[in-house]
Amino acid sequence: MAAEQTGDTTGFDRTLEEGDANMSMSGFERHFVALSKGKGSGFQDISGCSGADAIQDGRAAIFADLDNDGDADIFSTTWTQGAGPEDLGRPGHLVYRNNVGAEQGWIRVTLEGRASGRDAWGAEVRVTSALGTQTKVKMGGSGFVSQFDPRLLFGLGEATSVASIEVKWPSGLRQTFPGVPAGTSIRFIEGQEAGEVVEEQRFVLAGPDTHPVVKVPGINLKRGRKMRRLRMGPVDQPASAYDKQSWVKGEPFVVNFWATWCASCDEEMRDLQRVADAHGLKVYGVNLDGDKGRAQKVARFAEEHGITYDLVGLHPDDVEEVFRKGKIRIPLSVLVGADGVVVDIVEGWDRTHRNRVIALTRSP
Ligand SMILES: [Ca+2]
Ligand SMILES: [Ca+2]
Repeated sequence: MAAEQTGDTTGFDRTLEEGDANMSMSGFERHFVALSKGKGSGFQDISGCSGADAIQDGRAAIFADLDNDGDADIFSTTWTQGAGPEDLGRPGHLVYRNNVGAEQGWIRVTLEGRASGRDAWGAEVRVTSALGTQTKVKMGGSGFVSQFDPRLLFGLGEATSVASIEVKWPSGLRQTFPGVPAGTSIRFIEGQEAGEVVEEQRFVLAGPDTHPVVKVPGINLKRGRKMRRLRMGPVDQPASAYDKQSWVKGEPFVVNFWATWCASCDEEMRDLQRVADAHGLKVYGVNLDGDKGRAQKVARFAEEHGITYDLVGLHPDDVEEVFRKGKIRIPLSVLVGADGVVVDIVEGWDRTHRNRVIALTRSP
């Protein structure tokens, strides 16, 4: 799948640094989908509304009618799904179900060579209908170690039939077959006079599973589960007075666990502040300093680093709600979707993590 560089509205520098976790070898290009506007009329960028504009590092895209319903679906392989640190280097596979234009006509042509070799790679098929003549060449595919659907699918729009189908076999043989109604899948065998209709079973592709439940080592929160409520309160009040708090409803948010003694928390918090400012993201900064002198330390830290989002304290008994055996591992950010479900748990911080937070602000 071709890709294009996106404009980053936050003004962040996306240069990769050596050792960047979850890195992109293509500079965080989003997958690009172009819609043909018809012969000679160019293409339109439909990446965003197609839903196929993933930010993962694409390696191959395969076009195939996976559910046999007469439209091309897309399968793509990526370097990583980027869901968490444990996903580093783990290949991610994405299936894009095509739900557009289900009422439009199509025909499918399967070829079986004889003199040309059974697969008939390189055969040319011309389908003539009210739309004009469409030509497709049977190819093994393109993209890294991948292969397309070997069956040739022709979209017919509102046409209800095709007038004729011509096959030019690699052996040089040319055959012209009579038309068929839209919705027909037909197989031609080289040299045989008539094609045979193929009965195809339709499949239902499983719905998107956007929140697989995933454990993160050392952390008592899980991706795919509701973000649990915690006893929190103002940093200038004793933690013993804190009560369970509700999170913001109907919008995504980030819960960042930090402490004034955490050396790398400041960079993360400045980044979160920028995303909060640029995208209106709700951020909770949950402070893990002890009661003693906390209000002054937090106020000083916030002023020094320009943090204006909510900074709150956590009841010590709730530390174990987040960290296994109460063992604090920070920086830690929990990215929560508008439905209150944890979509990502980010440990440590580097530049690529910002993209995951920015992606959260764009999630439905
Ligand atoms: Ca399909
Ligand atoms: Ca479909």
